[in-house]
Amino acid sequence: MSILSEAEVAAHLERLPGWSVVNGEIRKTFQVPSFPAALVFVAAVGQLAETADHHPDIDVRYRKVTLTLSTHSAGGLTEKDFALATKIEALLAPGT
Ligand code: H2B
Repeated sequence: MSILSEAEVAAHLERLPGWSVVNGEIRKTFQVPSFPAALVFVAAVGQLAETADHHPDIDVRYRKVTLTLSTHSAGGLTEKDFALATKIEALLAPGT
């Protein structure tokens, strides 16, 4: 999988509110209603990650879950990162 250009990354980010590039990875912090809700969210992200065979770094702090994605094997950002971020967003916007 090839690394995306800056323009390609910018185009993807326009469709992913709250995600930004940090140190060459994409990151978003989600706030959910409770700590149990954070764990449920992480479990759902984990299922998507296993299905995609693509795994975010996950940081849980009480009601906040920070997800960080890059493609380690490619050494940067690829379509895989944005495909997973898009699926994660869909978890929180059912019916869209
Ligand atoms: N996740 C991420 N974020 N980057 C990778 O390069 C990656 C991964 N590689 N999950 C996968 C697993 C690889 O180790 C397996 C063998 O496909």
